[in-house]
Amino acid sequence: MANQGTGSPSTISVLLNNGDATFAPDQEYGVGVGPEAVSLGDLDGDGDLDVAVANDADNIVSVLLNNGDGTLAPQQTYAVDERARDVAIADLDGDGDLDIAVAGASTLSILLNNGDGTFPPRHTLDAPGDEIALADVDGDNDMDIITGRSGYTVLRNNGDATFAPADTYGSGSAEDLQLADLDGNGLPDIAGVSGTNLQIRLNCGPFGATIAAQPAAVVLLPAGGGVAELTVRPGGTAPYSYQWRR
Ligand SMILES: [Ca+2]
Ligand SMILES: [Ca+2]
Ligand SMILES: [Ca+2]
Ligand SMILES: [Ca+2]
Repeated sequence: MANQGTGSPSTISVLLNNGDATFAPDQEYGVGVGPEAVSLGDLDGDGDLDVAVANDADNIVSVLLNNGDGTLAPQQTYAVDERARDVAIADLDGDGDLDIAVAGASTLSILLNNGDGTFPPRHTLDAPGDEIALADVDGDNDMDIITGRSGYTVLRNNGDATFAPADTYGSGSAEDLQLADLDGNGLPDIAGVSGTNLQIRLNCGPFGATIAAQPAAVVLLPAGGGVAELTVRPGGTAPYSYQWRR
């Protein structure tokens, strides 16, 4: 929990569960100035959840590694864009460790994990945002970035934490952002708040049909012939078309 405010030092609070849905008194940890959002993930790969914090007022993200018992080590800080508003954690470059993406006032910052919960200087993308969430929106098995500010901006991952040109949907304010498959088609949809309205944007597969798994080589028939049966299950938006080649 981020203890918002622009005083220095600012803190986050951790309330450990007693195991019966009651919570021990909060433990406070120093972070940057004006913490706005926290995200959890095992950043150093030791099996426990660590904490990343977006600090709005001093342009840093704080990383607090878990000591293994729910207490946190002192923060390590990394420079990000001015006015860090939100933070999300996922493996963006596909190397198996969790990376950090931070929504900022003028650019989006990406910190790629060295593998041990430390991070080299950020990469930036021209995609300002107040909200950020990560999910595989196009079904190609890498994590894409969705930001919210004036509408929702989708940045599709090329697989190596570089991104295709942004697609933006809508232009209204986007004050919160959650991704989940609301219509059961296997693709994450967007739920957000704009003013007093709840906004839902269903992901109808605008990126075309996808093949989720494609074996490199398959022997369908033994020598001498016979009959083989193939089944296609397309994603994307109907109507579908396909071709067989031999
Ligand atoms: Ca950890
Ligand atoms: Ca990674
Ligand atoms: Ca993807
Ligand atoms: Ca969906």
